[in-house]
Amino acid sequence: MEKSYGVNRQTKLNSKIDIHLEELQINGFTVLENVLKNDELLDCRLKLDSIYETQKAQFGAENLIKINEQNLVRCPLIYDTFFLNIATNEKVLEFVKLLIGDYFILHLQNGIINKPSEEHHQSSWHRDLPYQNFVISKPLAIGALYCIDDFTNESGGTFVLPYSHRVESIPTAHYVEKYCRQIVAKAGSVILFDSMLFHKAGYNSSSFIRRAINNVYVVPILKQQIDLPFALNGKYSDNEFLSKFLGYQSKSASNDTEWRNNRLEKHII
Ligand SMILES: O=C(O)CCC(=O)C(=O)O
Ligand SMILES: [Fe+2]
Repeated sequence: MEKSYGVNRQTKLNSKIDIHLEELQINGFTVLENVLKNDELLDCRLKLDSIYETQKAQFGAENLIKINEQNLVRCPLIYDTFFLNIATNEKVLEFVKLLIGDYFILHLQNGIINKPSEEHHQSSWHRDLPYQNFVISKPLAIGALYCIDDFTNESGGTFVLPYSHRVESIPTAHYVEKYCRQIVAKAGSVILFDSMLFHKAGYNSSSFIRRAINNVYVVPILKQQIDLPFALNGKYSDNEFLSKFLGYQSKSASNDTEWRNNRLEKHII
């Protein structure tokens, strides 16, 4: 126990996991190191850049600019299983389970390509559950932001506002400026955070591209950003875990009969 007085209760830490959980619950974020290996990172950079080029060609560079989507890769796991493996990393899911319970689904997956000397749309303060001005005693959603390149002060490491997941709306600019913190982390680390935490990408003044992949896990009563069962067209649905995780089992029924048939099949009473 730290030296203290007038204190008769202190949370005990039983494991390394507890250290991260405590940080996440109080500060709203924690950093896990060495989640991805160097060869995975090399692969990941190439794949992310290539899927971005595909999406840009499909949607049009001008249109991406119009909707503030430059250098953002939407849901790369639809294109390549490699990114599904990232979203289902065991180390990360262990925390998600402890934080939001056994039943969670993937709400979104985005790749962020933070290029040198370019303002990125994600570099504005936001919550990953947008427009929500409330607090809740337990998290509904957890984000796992994978650092694919080194996060440094120069490369635009993510800024966070500690404890802000517990505050109903964004504090004053003065407060934010004074108490925000920039996360410095090695490529391969994961920033795990309560999705209600205010955060933003930093400005990249370095000479290298700073990539990241954000995965948001939510309780299954929240809808997905992209209808994954539809986008994946049945892919992975025969795997018990993935069918739950990708939302096949929590999607809305088309009508009353389908809803009842679902229950009948599962023998839910
Ligand atoms: O790239 C970052 O540092 C932050 C990304 C982010 O906030 C997001 O994808 O929601
Ligand atoms: Fe975000």
